[in-house]
Amino acid sequence: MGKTSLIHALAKNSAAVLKTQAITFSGGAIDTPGEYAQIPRFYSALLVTSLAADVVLLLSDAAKPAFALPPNFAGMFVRPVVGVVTKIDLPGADPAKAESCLRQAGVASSVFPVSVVSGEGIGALYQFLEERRCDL
Ligand SMILES: Nc1nc2c(ncn2[C@@H]2O[C@H](COP(=O)(O)OP(=O)(O)OP(=O)(O)O)[C@@H](O)[C@H]2O)c(=O)[nH]1
Ligand SMILES: [Mg+2]
Repeated sequence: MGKTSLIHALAKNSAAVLKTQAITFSGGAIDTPGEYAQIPRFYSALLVTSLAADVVLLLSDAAKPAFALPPNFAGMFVRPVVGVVTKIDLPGADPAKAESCLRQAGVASSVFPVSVVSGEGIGALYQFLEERRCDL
């Protein structure tokens, strides 16, 4: 999906990206294992952890857009939820479908298309988070 890669890109962190095995506080960001959004038993952990955040970013992979989340998943969070479409650099990427997956999951406000490979969209998302005084 690209969560850890995105956190590294926003924080200008060049460390290697490994599979996230637990909820991790990484600088000002909170990173989560992808499984936590796929297995409903883990939703409560996401909800509790989100209370420590100013903004929740919900990602959708443009290279593999899938309606993987239940309708209005985003509505569970008390914090504002913003959409991010990742990997828009990949051949065959379908950012419009990835955005519609996010909309179906209840993302009502901004959706940022990004690529950590080309850097496209990272600046706009960085600025958005900075304006909301989010730590990175
Ligand atoms: N081409 C391309 N590849 C990307 C991009 N973002 C992430 N990737 C690749 O996608 C793979 C998964 O990225 P991660 O950042 O580990 O994804 P994650 O959502 O943190 O995954 P989990 O920790 O397993 O939940 C890695 O091989 C990344 O290099 C992107 O914008 N473009
Ligand atoms: Mg990760």
